[in-house]
Amino acid sequence: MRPLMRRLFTIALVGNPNSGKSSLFNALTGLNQRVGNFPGVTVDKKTGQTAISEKLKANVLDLPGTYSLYPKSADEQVSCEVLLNRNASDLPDLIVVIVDAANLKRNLLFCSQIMDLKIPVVIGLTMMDIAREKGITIDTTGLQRLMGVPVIPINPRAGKGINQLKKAIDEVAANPAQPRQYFTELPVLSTAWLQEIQEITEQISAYAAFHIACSYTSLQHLNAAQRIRIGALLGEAAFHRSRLQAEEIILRYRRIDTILQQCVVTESPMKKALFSERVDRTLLHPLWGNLILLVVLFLLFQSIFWLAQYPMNWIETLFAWLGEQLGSLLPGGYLSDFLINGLLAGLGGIAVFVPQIMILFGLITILEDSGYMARISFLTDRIMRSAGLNGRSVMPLISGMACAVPAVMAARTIQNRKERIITILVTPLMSCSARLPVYTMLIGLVIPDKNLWIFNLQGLVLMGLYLMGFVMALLVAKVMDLVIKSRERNYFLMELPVYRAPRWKNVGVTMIEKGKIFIRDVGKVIIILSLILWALAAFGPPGRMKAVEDKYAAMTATGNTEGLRAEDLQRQMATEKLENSFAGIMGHAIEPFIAPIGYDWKIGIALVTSFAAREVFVGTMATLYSVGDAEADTKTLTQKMREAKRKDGSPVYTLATGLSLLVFYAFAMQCMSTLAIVKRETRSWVMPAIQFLYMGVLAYAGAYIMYILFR
Ligand SMILES: Nc1nc2c(ncn2[C@@H]2O[C@H](COP(=O)(O)OP(=O)(O)OP(=O)(O)O)[C@@H](O)[C@H]2O)c(=O)[nH]1
Ligand SMILES: [Mg+2]
Repeated sequence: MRPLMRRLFTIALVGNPNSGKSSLFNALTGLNQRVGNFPGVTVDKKTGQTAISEKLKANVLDLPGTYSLYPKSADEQVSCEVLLNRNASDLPDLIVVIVDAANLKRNLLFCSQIMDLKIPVVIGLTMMDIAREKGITIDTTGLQRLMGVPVIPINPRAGKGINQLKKAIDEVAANPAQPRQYFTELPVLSTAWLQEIQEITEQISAYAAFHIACSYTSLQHLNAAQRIRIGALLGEAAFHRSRLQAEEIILRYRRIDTILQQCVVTESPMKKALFSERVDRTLLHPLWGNLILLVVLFLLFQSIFWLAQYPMNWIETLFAWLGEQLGSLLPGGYLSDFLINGLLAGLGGIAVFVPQIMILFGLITILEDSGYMARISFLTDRIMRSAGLNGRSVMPLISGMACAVPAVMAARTIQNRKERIITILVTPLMSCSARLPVYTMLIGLVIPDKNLWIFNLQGLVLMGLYLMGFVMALLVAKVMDLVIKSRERNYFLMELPVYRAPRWKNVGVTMIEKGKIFIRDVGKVIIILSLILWALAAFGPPGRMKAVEDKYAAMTATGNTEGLRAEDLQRQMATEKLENSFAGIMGHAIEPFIAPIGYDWKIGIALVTSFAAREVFVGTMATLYSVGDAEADTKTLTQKMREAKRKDGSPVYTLATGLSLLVFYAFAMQCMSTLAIVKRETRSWVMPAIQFLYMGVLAYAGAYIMYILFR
């Protein structure tokens, strides 16, 4: 039964992966759904609104790409569910099938299946420019006549043909009569048992019922009673799924072949080597290809440092200046201490890293948009295979360099369940953008800014950390591969997209978007945390704080200052007060646990706060090193940390402590959002728990080894 409250007219965008659905979605709705040049960018459905005509407003559904209506992976499942669930609130009234003109035959196969669901269809023909380049000429009017539905050439990337498409949608919506016959008449469609399945699942098409029969065990929307009945019917009918499916594909291709013969002309395919094919001869070459890959990755990390250097300096200077101004404007006291040393210090500590985050995302977007990302999958398939994964796992791993949350979702495109779980479990070992601020700060603190031949040492260490994460991900995957048993076969099949120039607007929008999200999300946490931290660090058990104050008051009064100057005395008192504050007491409580890996109590507190999110480490440090510091405003955080001393007078941030911390942050699972998404994607608490534990053990052990080695 359709819901009684009639909702907006719903249009679903359906088609093969990487055919331009999300580009069209963005063009129609003005939204900014992620677009990338490789199959499997969209892994979940997304809704937006558009005005088709003056009268017709519509909901538009962007769906994950699918090769056929037989779902093989979790992302395809999402699309099939939308198309086969008659009771869903987002059941489409009309489907725009996006057909990639450069791969017409395969795309039309899927299109013909969709048409047989008997939901009105309009075909949007994309990639006509690429087809032309390949020497393919398509008679679109002929195609429209032979397919029996409107065929509209569009280029959503360039925003062309959108109005014509809207006009066609409007006409079909006004007159939704669909051809009575099926595109392909399958004998099975007239059987009595299939008709019964059609009835109990309320389908308007027997062909849709056939799909339910094929996939009923995995379709989420069916209830238990329906499943049992379907199972019984299929048993009686001696239903032979793969034979019927094979028969279907042969019949469909037979009809599509005759259609293509009539309306497509292809120049001799040997004559024209596509630009992409020529480039791939080098970029996928076993030797050159891998070397170029290394250079590309290397440049990526070096440029994060090179390019971000200048804006980072400006931001740092700006916040130091702001602190100074506020310091001279505000009267002393708790409020101004909180504003300057709590809030401003926390925000400034983190704002510095916005340029790096933006550059990282910008560069990754360029890799994705150009089509090179898909080549990375191809090139690394061998290594991945040795770890028990396959080339498909690379995409989540590489996206993991930006953020583990979308990366874990990207694992939906992996068909093999065991490989998908392993990929999800190891993805957070990839160094994400939240680690970048921590890495940069610590590297700046303990690694000298020197050049090794032509390489910058700090850039090299940064790249080393990313590599370490990747290698560890492979090692853990290998171990899990040996532990988890599975009989599913493992193969890697991926279409390589053609190379395209990155859309610079997309790159720019992504950078600004990610910068904003970073400031907003981290900003919120920092404001709250810095308030709490400042209070914990500024106050303590009254007795103990008073004792410290009295001690120093007495020293000043008696003139017995152990030869210290007044300001040194002041600083010493501030330190002692901090140690006796609530934060100090808490930090000291965890100290026994973290002392073996080289951390003092301030780092301990930062470790605790970074369980909210890793980048909070920096903000916490900034607050802890500023509280009670009279001259906070004039020094940068790095300077203050460099001067930090242990009880015995040795510096806190030695090479050993720095490296130990770097390794800890590289391996530890300090991200609530990732744990939440892993729970959602694996539908169990077991996986996030395993992940949290094994990563914790790795982090502590790794940090310990580093500290011992370099002490
Ligand atoms: N040359 C050309 N490129 C296009 C056209 N339409 C889209 N593109 C590009 O094709 C790539 C894929 O576009 P998307 O919109 O992400 O494709 P999708 O169908 O949503 O892909 P999935 O989400 O992976 O299923 C992007 O690089 C687009 O810029 C077109 O008509 N011509
Ligand atoms: Mg998409």
